[in-house]
Amino acid sequence: MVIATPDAIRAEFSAAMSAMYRAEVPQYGTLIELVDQVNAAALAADPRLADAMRRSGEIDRLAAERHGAIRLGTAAELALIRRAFAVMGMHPVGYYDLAPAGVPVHSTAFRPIDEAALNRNPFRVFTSLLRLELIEDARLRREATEILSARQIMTPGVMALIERAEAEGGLAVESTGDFVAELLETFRWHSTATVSAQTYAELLDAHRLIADVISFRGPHINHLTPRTLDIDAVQAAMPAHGISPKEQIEGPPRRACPVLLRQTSFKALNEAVSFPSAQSDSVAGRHMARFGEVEQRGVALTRKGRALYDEVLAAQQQGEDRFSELPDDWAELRQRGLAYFRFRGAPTAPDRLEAAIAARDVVAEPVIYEDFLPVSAAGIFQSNLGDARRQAYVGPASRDQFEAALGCRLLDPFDLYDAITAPSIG
Ligand code: OOG
Ligand code: NI
Repeated sequence: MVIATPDAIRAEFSAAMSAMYRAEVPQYGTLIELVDQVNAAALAADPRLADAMRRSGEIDRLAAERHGAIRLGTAAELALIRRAFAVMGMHPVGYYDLAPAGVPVHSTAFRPIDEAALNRNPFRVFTSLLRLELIEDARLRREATEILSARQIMTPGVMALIERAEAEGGLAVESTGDFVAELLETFRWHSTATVSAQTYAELLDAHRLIADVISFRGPHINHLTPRTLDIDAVQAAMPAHGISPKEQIEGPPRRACPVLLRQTSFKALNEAVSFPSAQSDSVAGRHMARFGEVEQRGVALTRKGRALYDEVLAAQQQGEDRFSELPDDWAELRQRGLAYFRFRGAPTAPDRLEAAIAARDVVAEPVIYEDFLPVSAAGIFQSNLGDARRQAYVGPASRDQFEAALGCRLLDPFDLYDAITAPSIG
């Protein structure tokens, strides 16, 4: 039996998800076309960028690059999803607590973790788990728990393949087609709700997100996100392509040296759904959840750089513009230890690195940020839930509880960037 590489399965799955979502949400297809045009223009206008991306291997992944997002209802669902994603080399990295921003979930990102895997296909899924304990109404909480405990988000076929892959140290090459097709079912959109119109209305009243998670058969993919090299150009061009963007781009302002992540999205579709009813065949209604997003990725910041970013971001939220404190210069970001770089060239002792770079014996390449930002994620959630309320949930983050549900520890993104950059220092 020949075992498939997790990278190959992930690439196949990512392409299948993209095709499914394009068929389900035509505006997403339009967005992909726009992003392809903008990226081609950005590469043509900046040969140095094109060169650097060719050297780092990033150029190969750019056109296929996507992330998606799902929202889960229970600990058991999260544990199952972890096992399914593990087959494709996607592991849970980072903890995002969105409760302070008024979204009753906590999240992680399942993603490939080493450089070769990221370059082969960087597909990631931002995965949120509903925090039912944050629903105030005890009766509604109980009802939600009951509804969720009755649903099964994976087909028996994919369950069997996951178990076999776990027992045999990977998935057989001849099973990858079935695995991808069956797993796709978990993320498919269903326009028929599983709850009555009355229950839906109550859930909606508690929080739009709660209604989205609980009222349907499974965790439909709620957006997919291509990567662009010029998010401002995409944002500006969206209306001319018949797409209505959210008001503002999330993340750091535009810079000569992009850092972390900037994101924008188009507003969620208002879709026809039907609710089962004891009295009649079904009741017609509408639901808003699915949208499209774009992202522009920049250099990953070190612990020190990230602390500075978080500080200036907090100041920004108080109306103080301090983003200029984060230097917009590759050499300064590097020399002050604020961002991650990998070094190509002759092996060089760390204390000689700057001299070697100056002499062009060594080239320093920015390491791309592969993760997410909690404040931006909350902004994306809010704009697509169409919910003006932004009241923070009080209560501590519960990373331990999330890990217990997951059944393993979350990986620390900084450790992964350390591992990517360590071998290259020579
Ligand atoms: C997830 C929103 C967050 C991102 O890219 O930060 C997100 C969701 O709406 O479920 O996708
Ligand atoms: Ni997203």
